[in-house]
Amino acid sequence: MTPDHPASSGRVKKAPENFLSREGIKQVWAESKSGRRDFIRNAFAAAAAGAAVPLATAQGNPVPAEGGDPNILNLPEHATGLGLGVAQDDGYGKPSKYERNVQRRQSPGLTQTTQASVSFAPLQSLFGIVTPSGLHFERHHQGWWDIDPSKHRFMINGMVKKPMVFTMDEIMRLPAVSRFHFIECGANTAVDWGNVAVPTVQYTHGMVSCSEFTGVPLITLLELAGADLKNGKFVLAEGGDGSAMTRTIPMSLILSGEVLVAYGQNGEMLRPENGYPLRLIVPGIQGVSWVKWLRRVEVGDQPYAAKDEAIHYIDLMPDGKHRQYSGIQECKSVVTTPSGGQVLLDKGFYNITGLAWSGKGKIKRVDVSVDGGRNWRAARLETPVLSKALTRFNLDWVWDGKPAIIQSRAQDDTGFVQPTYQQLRAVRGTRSIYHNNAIQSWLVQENGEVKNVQLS
Ligand SMILES: Nc1nc2c(c(=O)[nH]1)N[C@H]1C(S)=C(S)[C@@H](COP(=O)(O)O)O[C@H]1N2
Ligand SMILES: [Mo]
Repeated sequence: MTPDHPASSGRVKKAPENFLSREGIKQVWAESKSGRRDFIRNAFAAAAAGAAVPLATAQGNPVPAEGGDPNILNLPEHATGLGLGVAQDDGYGKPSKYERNVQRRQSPGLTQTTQASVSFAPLQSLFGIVTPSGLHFERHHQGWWDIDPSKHRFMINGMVKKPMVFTMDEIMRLPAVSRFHFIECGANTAVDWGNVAVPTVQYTHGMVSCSEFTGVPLITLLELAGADLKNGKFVLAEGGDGSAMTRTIPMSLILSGEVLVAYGQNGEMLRPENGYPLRLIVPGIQGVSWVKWLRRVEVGDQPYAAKDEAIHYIDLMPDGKHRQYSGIQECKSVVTTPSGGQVLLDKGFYNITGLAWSGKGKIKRVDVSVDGGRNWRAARLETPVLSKALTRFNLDWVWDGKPAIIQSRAQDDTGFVQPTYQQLRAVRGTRSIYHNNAIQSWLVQENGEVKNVQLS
């Protein structure tokens, strides 16, 4: 960091729903130059109207005290009047009304074909590593349900001494663990395979989220049922919805103790759309294996070849064949600010920030380039750096006002380095859908607008 840069001009408080409305940008741009009076208010109004919100808000270009910024000189009502009583409307707190813009959203490109079955997390608006439960991405193959936990049952059968059926109460009496893990849909960043530059990081990478999950290791439950852990090499996990989303989970993962039968998410019960009251947590493995509304696991001695592992969520290779089912989400990262659809109003200091993750373990380092990959600088990894969880990285940057291409490249503790699009396509071809972990490029244009681009 240059010690003498003007106090941060680039902090982004507001991250937008980012469809560029030129009118909105022009308006906030003009106002930022002509005086800052209603600048923030108008920026927010522009955001509500669907325009991009500029990166430099009130923190930009501080007005000298004598200049008389009314927002600091006048005592507003909230400093003199009586505030509200405890938030008692429905007994559950909500974000500020000024944060309404921060929403999970459906991709306009996908909605028509998938019947609103995917919503994307607003990564551009999040801090740290935890995804607030109300902003967790959603993927439903057959819609979601709010299941009565008193009626929900969980069965273990197959190669077990004693098939068992558990109530939620019984599961919640068992020894519990809480762990932070990311979940990423295998189809995250899928559209970018075809070089379709979807506009924002919400839509390029928003099918990843990270929570603290609480539950019982599946191995504990299998042992209670007397599962044959020697010959039982796989389990089949089955959900309680109508999607027939059964998945094969290798016993080796379960023996490690990492696979959880979870009821908790970020300190409270799972949200209905995320599988309430019970879901499977399979750290490092693509989202489709994290069976929601979990109702049964069956122990078997071979893979089940269920429909969603035989025809979906597997990789089409350049020779036209499908690669055998592979579930690990490999090392990946993305810069979330500055990112597509955001606008840098001025040159000067910016905090480049983003997320990195690996289904194989911990993130070891993240390098960031602002010149399209010619030069790289090591970003700061913020603590905690946890295995199979999102890791936050930050890097100081002073923008000189010239076009810049911002990228991040993560490396995990197995030594695996996130590939470029060229490297990925050399192995996987151009017609793939799933498991795109290529380096993302954001082009900062001279006028400050940030765009999704792919470098050839
Ligand atoms: N029962 C059931 N489990 C399911 C699904 C589903 O449709 N039904 N979708 C899967 C897919 S493809 C993904 S990516 C994750 C999404 O989890 P989330 O909605 O909590 O983000 O759940 C998985 N588990
Ligand atoms: Mo998925």
